[in-house]
Amino acid sequence: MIRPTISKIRAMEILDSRGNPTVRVFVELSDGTASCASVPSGASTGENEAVELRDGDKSRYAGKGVLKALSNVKEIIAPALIGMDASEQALIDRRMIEMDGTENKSKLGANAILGVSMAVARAASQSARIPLYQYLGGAGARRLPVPCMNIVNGGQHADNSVDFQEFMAVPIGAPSFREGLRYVAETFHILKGILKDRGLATSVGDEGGFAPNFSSNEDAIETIVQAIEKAGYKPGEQIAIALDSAANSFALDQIGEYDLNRSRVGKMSRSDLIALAGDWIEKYPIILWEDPLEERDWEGFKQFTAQHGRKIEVVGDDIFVTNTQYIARGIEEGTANSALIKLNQIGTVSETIEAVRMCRDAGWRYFLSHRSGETEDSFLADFAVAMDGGHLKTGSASRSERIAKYNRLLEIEEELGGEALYYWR
Ligand code: 2PG
Ligand code: MG
Repeated sequence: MIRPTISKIRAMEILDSRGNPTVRVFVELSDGTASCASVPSGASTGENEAVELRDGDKSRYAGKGVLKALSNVKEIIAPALIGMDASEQALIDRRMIEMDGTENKSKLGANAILGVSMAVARAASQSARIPLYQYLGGAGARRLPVPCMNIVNGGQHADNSVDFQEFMAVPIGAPSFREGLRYVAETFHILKGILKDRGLATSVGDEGGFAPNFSSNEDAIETIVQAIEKAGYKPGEQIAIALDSAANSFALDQIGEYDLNRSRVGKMSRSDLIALAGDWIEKYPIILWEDPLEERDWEGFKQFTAQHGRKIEVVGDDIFVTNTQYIARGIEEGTANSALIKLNQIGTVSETIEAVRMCRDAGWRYFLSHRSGETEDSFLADFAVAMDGGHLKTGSASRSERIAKYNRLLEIEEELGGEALYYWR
């Protein structure tokens, strides 16, 4: 069989869920297959993430245009990839990395590179008539991720009194993805009613979770536990809680010092935060905690993991940025026991798979994730099943850019039928 080659690549500027420009790439193959993919964009980004190339031209989208990235796709990437075997994902990604030549993809832009990388993967899967989750994950890919649904938004994803960025409801005790999604979507609606009764705002933040002015960070957790119970579920047994502090956003210049100013708690040291987490882990059904400390606080992360890592999943996001260089150091030093995995933090499909493999080999968990700026592209849903990670976060039960991923996972589960697997551990 002659394998199809890449015959055409083009890119366009589209808008993400925050109304900011992002990149969509279209790929055509020699057998007529046509496909496309769109790149997401974060707000609470890690210092060492691959670079999202923005024009900086203040006369368009306040400098956030992506025309340079489009031109890099057209002038540099496309001419080099045309004629390549579309199924050679690793080779194609490697070629783009080499053409870029920088540590952080700042020359061509991770947005340009990732758009091509994802669109090529999807085109190749379509051409082979294999669903994307099996094309990337192999014929055995059949485990649906537990949806960690971000039902309260704070930090940089909302304008409210909550310092921690994400409060997620996690349906660990559901029998299937479909049922799990129902558990947490129902909890989301019940939570809305509770907030209304308390006279709190029910408008949503960037990832579709409610973003009211709670009286404290802890009030957010207590209210979620109430909502779980009122929805008829057992906290800790059927639905647990996961948090993302995104602690970069309240870190002071001095490493190890923090300032929880949104909730007016004020200054806290790393040991205060570790102790507070200990209290909460005792009191509430918390099973996962992401970025409890900021990206420079490797020492704090290590202490946090030493104290709480046996009880909960400790996830590094901004500290590892889906980069094997930092994940390897984390494994070596016992910095965490899990890494957040975001395609656009590293910038190619193959390198993202590499990061997952490194976690798996070390006995770490890995947590698949969307970005706060998303599009209707559901690539992540297939990717999560392909990576067999067992859990993902892709926002709340509102906002179509989040729901698109949940709906695609429902489709995958239905397609797999009796073969589908779903479990927390
Ligand atoms: C995070 C992400 C996704 P952002 O911190 O984990 O929820 O947020 O995309 O803004 O970096
Ligand atoms: Mg995070």
